[in-house]
Amino acid sequence: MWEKLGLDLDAHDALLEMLGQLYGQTFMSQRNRPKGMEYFDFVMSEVHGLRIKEIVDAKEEGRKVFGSFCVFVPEEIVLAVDGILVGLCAGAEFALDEAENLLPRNTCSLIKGAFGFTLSNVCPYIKAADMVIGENTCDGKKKSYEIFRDLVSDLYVMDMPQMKNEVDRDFLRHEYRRFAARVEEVSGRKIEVDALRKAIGTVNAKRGAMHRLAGLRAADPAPISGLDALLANQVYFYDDPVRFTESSNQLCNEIEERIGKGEGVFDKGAPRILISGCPMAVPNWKLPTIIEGANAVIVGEESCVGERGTRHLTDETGETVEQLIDNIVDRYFKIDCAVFTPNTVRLEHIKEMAKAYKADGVIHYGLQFCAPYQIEAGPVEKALEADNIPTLRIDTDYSMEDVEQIRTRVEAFIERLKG
Ligand code: BJ8
Repeated sequence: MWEKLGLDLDAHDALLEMLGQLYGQTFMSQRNRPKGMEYFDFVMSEVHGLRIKEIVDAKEEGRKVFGSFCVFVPEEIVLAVDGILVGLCAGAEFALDEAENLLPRNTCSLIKGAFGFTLSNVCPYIKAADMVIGENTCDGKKKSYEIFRDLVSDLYVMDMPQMKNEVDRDFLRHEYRRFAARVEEVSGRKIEVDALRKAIGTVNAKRGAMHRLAGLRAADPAPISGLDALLANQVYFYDDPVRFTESSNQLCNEIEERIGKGEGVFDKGAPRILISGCPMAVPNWKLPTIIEGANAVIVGEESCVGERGTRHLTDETGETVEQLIDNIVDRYFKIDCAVFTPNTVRLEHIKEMAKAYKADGVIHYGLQFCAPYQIEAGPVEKALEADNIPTLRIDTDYSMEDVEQIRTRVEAFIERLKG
């Protein structure tokens, strides 16, 4: 299967070995994990195995696969033509030299990661995708897609508004309609109203399960680690949506029982931290590992791999495809990504999350050279501190060189929270 997909077998083996070791050290050493996490361990162990096989089999049955890098790509539209939407590999430093041959060094790790995985032929999802979707969000992505176009077979670029005025909503509507037409063309299927409504229901159910999980993390002692909750949020982008929803709800059932018994994975009263900022794609577990290794618990992620990505549901009422697409536009238009200006809604959401999950402090996570989030970090920190929410800004990349330096800063911050 790997050969058929055109993967570099040696490089892919090296990647899997690295991933396996990192996964073992990061997740399997945690104590008292919910049993329901076994499902997510299984999916991760098969993320470059059975899940790809499933996708390849689906392609043989005529289904189309769409790959994406952003939560602005509406999964509902892809599901409405019985397509599969997958998140593409971008969470690790791989083939960095090759990526830096094409991109300036001062490009964020996420973009360099996507290039590295693609150039070294180790991402089976990119290989399996019939169409890769780019989006004109930040300047880094927008300009790099001009180069990325030559690395993949079919790159479709969705344009994006930058503000949240009525004219910008109209623009997003136009882009989603254009996207829907392209999805119809690639799949050879017309989007029917019932299929689109069902797809909206499927994605709402998936997001609803994540809302449930997020709410349960308000308990003290914390019934699930931040690392495990992040893992569920990461698996969200790879798994079959219906199976994912069932497994997440089962995990939530177990967590509810734990809360009823007062059981947790950290001691009651352990410092509670909200992470806010850039998305953490698999296998970017660096900062959460440091935080939880210092005996503080992460109680929420204000991130696209987290609550920013899953927060709102889509209205399922509507009699026509156009009406349902309008509902989708309304839902996605609320995403408070830092590429928008102004973006004050995000600050309000961080405060709401800190309150709802009883966070003692916020760690703002910025990827180096990510202008939108790094620039927004200053005003966010200032406003949170003014509201008596202690805040620490960490700017980093995917390398491991600064781990000790970050650990020292995180430990000092945790001491501040305890004080
Ligand atoms: S909706 S956060 S997933 S754009 S880290 S590539 S912003 S320079 S990932 Fe994002 Fe969509 Fe927004 Fe979410 Fe650019 Fe920053 Fe890099 Fe980033």
